[in-house]
Amino acid sequence: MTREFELDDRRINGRTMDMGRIDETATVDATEVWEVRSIVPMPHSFHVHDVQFRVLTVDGDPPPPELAGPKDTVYLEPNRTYRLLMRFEDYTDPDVPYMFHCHMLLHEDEGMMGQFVVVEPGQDAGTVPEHDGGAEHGDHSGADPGGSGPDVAPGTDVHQGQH
Ligand SMILES: [Cu+2]
Repeated sequence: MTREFELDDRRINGRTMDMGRIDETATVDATEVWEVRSIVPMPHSFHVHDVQFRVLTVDGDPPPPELAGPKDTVYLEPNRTYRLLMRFEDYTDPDVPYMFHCHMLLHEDEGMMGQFVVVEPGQDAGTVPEHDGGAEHGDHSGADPGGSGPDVAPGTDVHQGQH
């Protein structure tokens, strides 16, 4: 599977970060080649969570020695194509994504980031859980002792296992 990632000023493939959006779906144990290219004359890097990768080629040539080892981030010279070899070997979850992003702090802060999930063969990407803790806490309060919640012995921690 080959995927292309084009970076401009602050976007990857024309998009900025959306925590509710899954941009890519990788299958566990499948070999992936990510082709990454910055199309603007400014410094960017490309950082991938979950795995280390190898640089296969830079503009079709073998990488220089400093890019020959395992990486989790690669600096992108403008207008050059980096082919990155990676394999996601574990921790599948269709709903909980990993991130890829430019590793320059200003750029990632401004949304230069996307998300991918690793799934089992044949599985589709799911839905990212909402990161809104407030609603969940509201639900818990309804089950507090004295309410209509389940009957529990005094001293039982009804929240056990949920932390
Ligand atoms: Cu950048």
